[in-house]
Amino acid sequence: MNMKPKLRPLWQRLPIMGGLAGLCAWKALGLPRKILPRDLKSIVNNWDYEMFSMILKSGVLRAFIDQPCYFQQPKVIAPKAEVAPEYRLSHDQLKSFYTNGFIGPFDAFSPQQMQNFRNELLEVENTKSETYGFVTPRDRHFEMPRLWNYMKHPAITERIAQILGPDLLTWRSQIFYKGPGSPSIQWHQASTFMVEDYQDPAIFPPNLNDIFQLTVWVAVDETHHDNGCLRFLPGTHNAIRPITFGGEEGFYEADFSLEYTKEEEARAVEVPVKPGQFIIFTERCIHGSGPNTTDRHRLAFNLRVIPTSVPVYTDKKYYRSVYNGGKYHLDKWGVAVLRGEDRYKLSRTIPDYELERTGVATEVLRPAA
Ligand SMILES: O=C(O)CCC(=O)C(=O)O
Ligand SMILES: [Fe+2]
Repeated sequence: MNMKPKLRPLWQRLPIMGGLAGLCAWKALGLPRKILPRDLKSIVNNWDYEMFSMILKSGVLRAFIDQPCYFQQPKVIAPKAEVAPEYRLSHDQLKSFYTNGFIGPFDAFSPQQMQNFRNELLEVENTKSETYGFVTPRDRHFEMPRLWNYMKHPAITERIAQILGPDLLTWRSQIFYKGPGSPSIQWHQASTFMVEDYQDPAIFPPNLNDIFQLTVWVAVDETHHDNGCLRFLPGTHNAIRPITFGGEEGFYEADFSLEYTKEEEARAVEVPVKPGQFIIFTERCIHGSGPNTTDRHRLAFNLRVIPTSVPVYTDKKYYRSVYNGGKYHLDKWGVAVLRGEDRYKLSRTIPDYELERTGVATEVLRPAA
């Protein structure tokens, strides 16, 4: 089913409204979901009443494209893990993270390390992924022990542990190549990453409102205003916002505008970063990056980190990304332990010793029954 969020004419919106009202009633009445086709089952399973209500009341002009959630500031601001003094976040730093939704930059790697790593990343970025069988910037840590080792750097993991707790997994990485003259990456936000196929979330936190996932974005090249450094709307991680179908904003090939206020936009902050430095943020904080107006590329990579209590993809065989047009078969995919110990074992896991050697993992550990 084509779920692409776009502005549709009334004759298409009316039957969509009828169908969605039916699915909402199906959910409310607790009718058996097994008999529904896959796409409809996903909607009944994953949309909450706020999602149904938004799209129905607006006449299919507005919708939530990720699961709604509302972040409550913690009552007590305290680190969730003990770490070595050099990586400790001060009370003010933690407070600033919870207030704004992002923090950094911090130092992790030397410019020399990044200079050398740059060529390795550029080479891999253009080749077919051994995990998925097509060219994709995603999850190349499964084939690049050096990338995996950089992801595990204590400068990164020890800081994340203070926000998410001591036991950490990574479920996805991505190389961000922004070529000379590339356009901006539009303002966007995500929570459980339902935003990628509009039907199924990728991650299943016990409490949607918690901060259960962080993105770490590492600059390989220096990034500044002219080549499109990251930018944020501080404080917008308080809630997942609805979108309006149509409009200029658009994310990749989707046709919608994310809803935020003029005041929020006026508070936008750009975060220039030196090679080897990184920024930590919650993907729920509205963010993006400007165009690259220079004649040189801007290279970076990110990793997405969750506590071990959060399952990923559960029993999915493949995962769809509407805006990348890709179908990612998950048989060679797994989470990997970044720090601490995985006592829950909720997701398929690639053991560290597999990631430490070259080539795609031959052993993927099954989740605990
Ligand atoms: O690299 C960019 O410009 C965007 C990165 C981003 O959106 C992310 O890491 O979540
Ligand atoms: Fe993002």
